[in-house]
Amino acid sequence: MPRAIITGVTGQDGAYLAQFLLQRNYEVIGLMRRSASTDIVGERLRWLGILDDVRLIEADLVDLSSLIRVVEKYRPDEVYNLAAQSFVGTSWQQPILTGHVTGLGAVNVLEAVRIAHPQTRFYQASSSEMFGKIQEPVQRERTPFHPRSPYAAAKLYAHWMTINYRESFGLFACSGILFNHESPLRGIEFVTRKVTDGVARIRLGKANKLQLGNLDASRDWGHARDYVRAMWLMLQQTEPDDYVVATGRTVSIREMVRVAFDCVGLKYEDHVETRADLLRPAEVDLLLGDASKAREKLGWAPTIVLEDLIAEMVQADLVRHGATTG
Ligand code: NDP
Ligand code: GDR
Repeated sequence: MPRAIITGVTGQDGAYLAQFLLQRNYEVIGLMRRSASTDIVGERLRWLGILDDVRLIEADLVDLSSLIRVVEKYRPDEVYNLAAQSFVGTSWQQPILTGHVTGLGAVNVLEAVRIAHPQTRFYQASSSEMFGKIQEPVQRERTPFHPRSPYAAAKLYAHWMTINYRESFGLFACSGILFNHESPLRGIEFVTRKVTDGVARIRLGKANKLQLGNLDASRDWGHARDYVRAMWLMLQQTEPDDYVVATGRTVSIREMVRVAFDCVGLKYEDHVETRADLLRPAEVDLLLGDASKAREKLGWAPTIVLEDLIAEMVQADLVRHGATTG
């Protein structure tokens, strides 16, 4: 039975990846940081019905010794480093913490693998945010980076360290440059989920307004279920490599908002207010990925389009807010 360790197992991708691996008969070790609310942090795993199937172990990304101990003990076939301070907005308020967790934390995991079990295959959750102020209209593996937030700068460091460990120590280390991916398990602070939650509350009469920031940025949005499959595929190849994972379609925040309100027969113009204090100090205006390499080498392609993704998220939020029918 193959064995995988997932850092960040309590997050969106961690939960879907755990489910994906369990379906393939993996033993899944999920790392979670110490919390005073352990009953709540497993919520996404519970939502997927797999909480009891994942072996949850306490380890923090900033605590190297805890990571070494767990890699030493379980000697995993694969390690997926998904843990991060992942919210771009917060990274301007907590740049140092973001650097510690999102940047150095990845190196701690690489070090734990290198020291305790270098045969392990390693996946790093890199991000399209690294392209930031885009240098090419369509971004691919060789597009130059220009990070625009402390989060993106930390991810870029982790990305290059992953490549370094591959080139210096021969680790089977892959970096997946994933574009935005969403799901009903997306954190509520990210724009898609904030919108689908807002739509559900407005539809059910619990709110009337939804306050947002910049509606003119565009993102290449996919479904997390599709994207965790790409992570796994990267670690099944004969050679480690880096891949862009994206849908190849970019949609403005405004259009995504319109689609979400459409799902419940409302017009976004009647409910959405924009607020200057929700704008970011520096914006990533447009992201659009070219996943040709993943398609050719991994045989990966997205299966879920934005409209279906948003409909699924709205439906889940309606249920969360107590709707009896969609
Ligand atoms: P989430 O924010 O949902 O999950 C982040 C996870 O990291 C949580 O489990 C969180 O734990 C954990 N974590 C945070 N700090 C620490 C720490 N110090 N020690 C251990 N664990 C910690 O992110 P996603 O699931 O959306 O994303 C997964 C990864 O992919 C992240 O690295 C993200 O930056 C990256 N990424 C995401 C994309 C997306 O569109 N979703 C696109 C590209 C990259 P807790 O539950 O306790 O907070
Ligand atoms: P992003 O996701 O920054 O792309 O990072 P987010 O959903 O936070 O923002 C997307 C875009 O929407 C605009 N926006 C708002 N965003 C939020 N959160 N809240 C609002 O009210 C709002 N109004 C407008 C933003 O300005 C931005 O342009 C996500 C994270 O998952 C990262 O971890 C990951 O690396 C990247 O995706 C790829």
